[in-house]
Amino acid sequence: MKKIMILNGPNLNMLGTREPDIYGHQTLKDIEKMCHDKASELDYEIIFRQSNYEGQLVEWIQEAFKENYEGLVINAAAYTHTSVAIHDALKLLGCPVIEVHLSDPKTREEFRHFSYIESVAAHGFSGHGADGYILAIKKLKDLL
Ligand code: CA2
Repeated sequence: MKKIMILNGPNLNMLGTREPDIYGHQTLKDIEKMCHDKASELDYEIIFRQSNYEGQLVEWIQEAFKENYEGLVINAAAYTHTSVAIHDALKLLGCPVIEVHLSDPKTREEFRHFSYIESVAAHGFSGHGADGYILAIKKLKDLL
């Protein structure tokens, strides 16, 4: 079965607790369940993780490389706009990377307009809320 890693960056563990106007009412657990449901429809195995630590995200990306994952979906949250380390780790991967954001950072504050992920991603989905994760899984299905 094809393995896909879905990574979530800092503060996404707090989803559903505040700023629902920007990020929606769903919790990360709800999103994880949606992803598992879609993946089992498509016969994919999903590994879904969240960390508030940049180095942990880098280690998981390296794991995806070492263990030959077929695709990686990442919402790097605030690290999207700051992390050369995550950019470099993603560059290592031979498999397609899909960038996801619940909101559309490019229509928000200026400091969210640049993404270190964009140039290493095969595709991105922003502003679709939790559905962006499903669109990303479907996109991987098309690409693989
Ligand atoms: O829109 C997205 O998915 C973001 O990646 C979310 C990040 C933000 O820094 C990016 O610019 C865009 C922030 C995640 C924080 O999530 C929270 C959700 C609810 C309550 C508190 C934080």
